[in-house]
Amino acid sequence: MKITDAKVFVGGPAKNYVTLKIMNDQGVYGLGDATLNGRETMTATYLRDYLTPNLIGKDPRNSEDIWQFFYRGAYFRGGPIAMSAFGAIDMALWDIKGKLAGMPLYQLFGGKSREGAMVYAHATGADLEDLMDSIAWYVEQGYKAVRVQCGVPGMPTASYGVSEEKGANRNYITDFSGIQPKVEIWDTDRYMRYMPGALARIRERFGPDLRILHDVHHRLLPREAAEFAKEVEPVRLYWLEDPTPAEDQDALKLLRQHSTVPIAIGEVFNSIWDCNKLIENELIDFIRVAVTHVGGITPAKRIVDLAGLHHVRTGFHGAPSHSPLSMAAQAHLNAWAPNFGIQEYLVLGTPECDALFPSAHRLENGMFHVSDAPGLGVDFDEKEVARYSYKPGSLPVVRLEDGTLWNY
Ligand code: KDG
Ligand code: MG
Repeated sequence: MKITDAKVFVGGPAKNYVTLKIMNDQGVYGLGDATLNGRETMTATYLRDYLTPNLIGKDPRNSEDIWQFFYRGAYFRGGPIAMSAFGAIDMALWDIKGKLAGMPLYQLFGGKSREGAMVYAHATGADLEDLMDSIAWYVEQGYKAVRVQCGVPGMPTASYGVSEEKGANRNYITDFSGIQPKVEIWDTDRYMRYMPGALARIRERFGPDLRILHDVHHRLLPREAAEFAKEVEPVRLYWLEDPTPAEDQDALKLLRQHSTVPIAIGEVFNSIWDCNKLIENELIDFIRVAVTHVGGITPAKRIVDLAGLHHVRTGFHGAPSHSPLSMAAQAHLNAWAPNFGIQEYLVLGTPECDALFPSAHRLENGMFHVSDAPGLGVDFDEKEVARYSYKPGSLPVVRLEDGTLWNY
């Protein structure tokens, strides 16, 4: 069996999804997602210019060897662009494998460990009152878990993940009005003084059962993060996400000595080497890698297994930039993983997105139910994608009030 062709598409409804389609000589095709928010043309170019020409003629069933060929063969290893491009190839090869076997991917991993996978949504508000409305909306829809972010009084601009406009509570983050980023101003002191009380009020209003998550988005230094984590302990968060800059695997040691708040980190990681110490030293409770950005299903599964040895559960990244293909890859891992925790979920469900990526996966009462279709269980409509073109967009950058550049 041989790979005969591979095509790369860029576009989608209000997103720049990068979709890879790999064809073989048996008429079976596989699909993969290489979307890297804000750098979409880079993964597409890497795939088109360097990787897909090397796929032609290879046996698509040898997904492990193909992964090693690209990873080791690049010599200069790692990085989000390369790993996301490898991620799309690996996902597409697993899709082919599942289709050849006539089985949904979770069966190839070891079958189902649960019927549905709990997801969390993003509730957000310009202020706390606005946020409370947003949380109430998700609770009414049946969500059992929500990530909560709101504006901080006195902060010169919106804080992370929050719109400045009241009521605009479900759409933010990437600005597609151009390639130059918006600048947001951050004030750690105001955040540290305000947010613990706001989280306590959310817990008081929504009661003990709602799983409440909060994302610090790497903005605190290790000592500040330890103080913050200690202070929010009575709220009983499901997790505190990215309290410190993620490139320092030692940064969480101090926090761990001072607080038992569950910690989640990993959405910016590109390989097992970014999180092995965090996992082995049991400095985290949830690993948040994205299957795409970490190089695909093959390496993601190794991370899940390492995490399982150290009581670390999964909480795969599922920001709106991930296409339904990588969300499906994660859904199959979620159905199987003995150490599944929760899934971030924001992407599926719009009619335009469903038309581009038809699938029978479904969300019901805050639980994701994976379909039994062979492979990833998601198709791709090439006529639909022709309606969209690449839109230059950017995530904001963050500065302190004196102009110092900070972590987004
Ligand atoms: O592309 C960047 C976003 O994915 C990121 O800001 C979202 O922190 C995020 C999250 O938890 O989804
Ligand atoms: Mg995050």
